[in-house]
Amino acid sequence: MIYNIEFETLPREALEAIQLRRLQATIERVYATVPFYRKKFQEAGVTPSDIKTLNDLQRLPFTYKQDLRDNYPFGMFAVPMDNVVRIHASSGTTGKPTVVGYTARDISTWSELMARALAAAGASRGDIIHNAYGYGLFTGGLGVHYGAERLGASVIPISGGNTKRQILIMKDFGPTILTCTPSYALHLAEVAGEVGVDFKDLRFKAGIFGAEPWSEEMRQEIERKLHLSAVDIYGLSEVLGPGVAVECAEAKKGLHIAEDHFIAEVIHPETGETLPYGEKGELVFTSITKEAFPVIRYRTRDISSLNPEPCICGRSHVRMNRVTGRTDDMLIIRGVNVFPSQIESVLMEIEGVEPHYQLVVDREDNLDLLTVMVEVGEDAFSDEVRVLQVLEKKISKNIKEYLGVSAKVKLVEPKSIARSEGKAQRVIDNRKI
Ligand code: DLL
Repeated sequence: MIYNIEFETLPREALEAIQLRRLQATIERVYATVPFYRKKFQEAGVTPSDIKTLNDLQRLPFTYKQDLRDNYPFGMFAVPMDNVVRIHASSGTTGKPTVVGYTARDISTWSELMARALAAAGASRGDIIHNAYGYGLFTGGLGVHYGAERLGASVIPISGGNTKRQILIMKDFGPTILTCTPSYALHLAEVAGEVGVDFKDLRFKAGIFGAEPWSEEMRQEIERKLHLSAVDIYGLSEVLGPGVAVECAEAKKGLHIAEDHFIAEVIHPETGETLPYGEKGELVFTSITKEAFPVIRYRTRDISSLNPEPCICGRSHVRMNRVTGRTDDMLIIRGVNVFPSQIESVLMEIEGVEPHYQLVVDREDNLDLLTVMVEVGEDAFSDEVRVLQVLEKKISKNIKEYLGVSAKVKLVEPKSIARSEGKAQRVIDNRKI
């Protein structure tokens, strides 16, 4: 279902007219209210009146995560604190968190975009949403929560963790929509099995999974194990939270970007040059309606490409292809670029292998060593050592063949790789470089 038929199906020309008007207003506002942006624009020799067309956006400088850190915590806010009604933060693995703020209108916009996202996955009033994204500074929990309420659905604010209790609630409350990270979805299926509950007997019809990269093969695995239709949702705190882009249940082929609120570009991560539709590069977003925390040409480090083809669902907004990794999670193993998602695709093609894996990188005698730890199912694990060795060799051979990198494969016992309630940790890099 399309939640906002008028805005989600706007013809290109009308959409671009709205984008331009909103962009100009945003640029004027940040120039007047955020010293960081005024200084950056002045250094680049651009004033708000230079933004006459959408292409002029390319004249503006990029904004980096480091800029947000340098202005920690509230230095990039474009409204007085009196008008900020919510604060979130993204943890990040190093350094200070990134802090973001919302006005009442920002929360309303976000709720609308999340209502659109839930509807795109197949939810409507009358659905019960089991929301296992974490509540707190992380944007997942509250983002979905407000969207569910806006849609008029019933939301169970279960948050992450306490997995056995989640299964009990699923059995008793009969939720129809599941929202959590894809890795936690698989964990839920696993724990359900342990306590004798089959997802087949639950009432779920769709799941909305995101906050971390996952492959097409992983989607199939989730759909098979959880007996629901799985769609991908993308977002990041700096730009909004979840709801920046979402797949439609009809096509499940790329995520529609909420283009009436954000302008997306794909750029070459090194040269900064804007790339044409279809080419892979780094996603860059400019918010055009946010009040408290507007971002101009924000470098996400996420790798994707844009697809302007019309979609069978009728939405006119451009689609981004699934994020295959981040410019900073690319591993360089003896000179070969490898993304965890590529290894995932290879693993998921092999029978007997479970969707739980971790990549460990070490350096010995100046040589990079990649070890792929992957779980096997109970059945395979009880096989003879020889059978396991054959499986290890096969995985190793496929990785070499598809990715051109040598990896040591270590099959590990079922359930021995740490499960996460939120984002899974796929890489342990022990190299001190
Ligand atoms: O993860 C917001 C979110 C919550 C999105 C719930 C979807 C669902 P952050 O914690 O700021 O915000 O992390 C943002 O997570 O830059 C991507 O690298 C990654 N990411 C988010 N969604 C996807 C996705 C939330 N669907 C960072 N596929 C982003 C791949 C994703 N990566």
